[in-house]
Amino acid sequence: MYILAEALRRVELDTVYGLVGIPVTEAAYAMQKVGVRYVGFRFEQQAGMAAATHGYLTRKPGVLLTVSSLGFMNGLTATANATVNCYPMIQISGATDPSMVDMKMGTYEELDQLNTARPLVKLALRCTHAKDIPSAVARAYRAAVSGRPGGVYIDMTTPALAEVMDAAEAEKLFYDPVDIYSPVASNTDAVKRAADIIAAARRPAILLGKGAAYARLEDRVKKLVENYNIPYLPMSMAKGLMPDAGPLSALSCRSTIMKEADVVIVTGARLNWMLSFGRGKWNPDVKFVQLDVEPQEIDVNVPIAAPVVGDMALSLDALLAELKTRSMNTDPQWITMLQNETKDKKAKFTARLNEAAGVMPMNHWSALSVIKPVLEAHPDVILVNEGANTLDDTRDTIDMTLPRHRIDCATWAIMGMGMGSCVGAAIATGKKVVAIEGDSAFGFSGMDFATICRFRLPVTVVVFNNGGIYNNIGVNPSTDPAIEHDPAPTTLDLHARYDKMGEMFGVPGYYVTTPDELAKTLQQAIDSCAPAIINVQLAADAGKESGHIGYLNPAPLINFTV
Ligand SMILES: Cc1ncc(C[n+]2csc(CCOP(=O)(O)OP(=O)(O)O)c2C)c(N)n1
Ligand SMILES: [Mg+2]
Repeated sequence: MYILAEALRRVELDTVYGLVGIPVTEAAYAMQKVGVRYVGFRFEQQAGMAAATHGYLTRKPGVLLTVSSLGFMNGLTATANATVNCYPMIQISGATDPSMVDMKMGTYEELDQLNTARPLVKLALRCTHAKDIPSAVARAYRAAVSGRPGGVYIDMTTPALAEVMDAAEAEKLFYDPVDIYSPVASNTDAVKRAADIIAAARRPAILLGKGAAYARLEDRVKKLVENYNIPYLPMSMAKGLMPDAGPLSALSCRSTIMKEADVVIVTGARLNWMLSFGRGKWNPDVKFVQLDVEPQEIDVNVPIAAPVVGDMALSLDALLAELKTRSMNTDPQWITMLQNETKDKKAKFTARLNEAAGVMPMNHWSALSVIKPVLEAHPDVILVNEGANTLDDTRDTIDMTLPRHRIDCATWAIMGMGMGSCVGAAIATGKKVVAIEGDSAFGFSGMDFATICRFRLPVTVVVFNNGGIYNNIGVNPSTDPAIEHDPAPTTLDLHARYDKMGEMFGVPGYYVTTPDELAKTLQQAIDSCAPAIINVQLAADAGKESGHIGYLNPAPLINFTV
């Protein structure tokens, strides 16, 4: 197992998130011994969320270490989520001797992990001999970051971990992988075609996805936006790549962009459910220019007029050079119209927040009315955010000014990324983190607040407690005396004191019921550079079913109170 620790260290994978037990406990100790940081969690899924966030923020795969069977599967949920979100990570799982698993002998923690992982990752490798390990680690790294990033799995069998090798022989196995991320340039004709279409546009726009944030395109996008006066619309995790409140931000004009833009430069984003699949709400004559590292992303849902496939930084460099030789044809009214709409929408939004600031008990907007100035005064704080109303309302309220400072439930809209992402973000960047969590969302990962405390990370967890999934006013429709008093399916614990978890782990916990208390405690918690938890008491009826995406629900035949 020293070979595993050493293999990680040699390729500078210097942080491992995990949860140990047979057969990987000593491997984690060996990692610490060779200088690899090991961050132990309460739940593998959260260690995986930390590894994925680490990968997203550093462009180096985060590493997850799990035990066999259930530990492996608990972690695999996060690895699969990483693959879907294009976060580079490597899950290394202890695995029972495959020769016994394959014979279904009923051995300890028997599961065909390799085949279970395979459809959910970019690459799955199995080490049955210690000599395989250095190559597996280096290849896993390359696979995780190359092309479209994602999850990679290494089945680390007990025989491989147990094998003892001669140190000099082992030394010969290590090597420095050349060009572990090797950017591939798009072809010149594709770039010219894209430049022609952009230059001819009357109402152009740039749509930014988290792929653009991952690829660190901010400087190049700034040139495209500012040199050619093109408005930009960021997806949730691309917020801050360009300032949300900048003069060419079209953040408040999403439906106008969809309806009116005639050329949209889709950059590291996917025309999936979050963008109505590029159809319906979109201008039927819109031409999409799409910059993506993955050729298979082109033409998904709609034909793409100008695909530019390759490393997006290189593509943008080439596109900027091409545009220099052309003149733009933008309708001068386009920007003015978007700026006027932005002004109107912002005025309405501010009025809404101001009005909510006086509502008691608080709702999501009352809480956010005071969180907004605090967080916007600390643009360097990384914001982790999950929930339904808590997610939607926070995303819509807090303007981001720096790239990669917002981490959320992303493509799958999953709950249970919170505490793990906080740990990954704090460790990968050394920055302060604030998590804004719905009370239901927090429940998925809450126990790993312990990990934040144990590692003394500068993380403030804010729980929006409206006592339920969406709210606390769901009504159990049963008339059967045996079950009619059960809580409704969406009902959780309105008076739960999540702040007491601070006491549990020896860090400050705050219970707040007013916007003033919230503003003060949040500021104090951020200033402390240490773990803290704030339970924000909201009203039972704050929030609606499924937040902003209720339309995705199948319509019920009978109306329920949710
Ligand atoms: C893994 C997973 N399980 C269940 C869901 C369904 N779901 C969507 S939002 C949500 C919780 C919403 O409640 P909360 O976090 O308290 O936010 P609120 O709307 O109350 O502010 C749940 C359970 C999900 N998205 N992911
Ligand atoms: Mg809730």
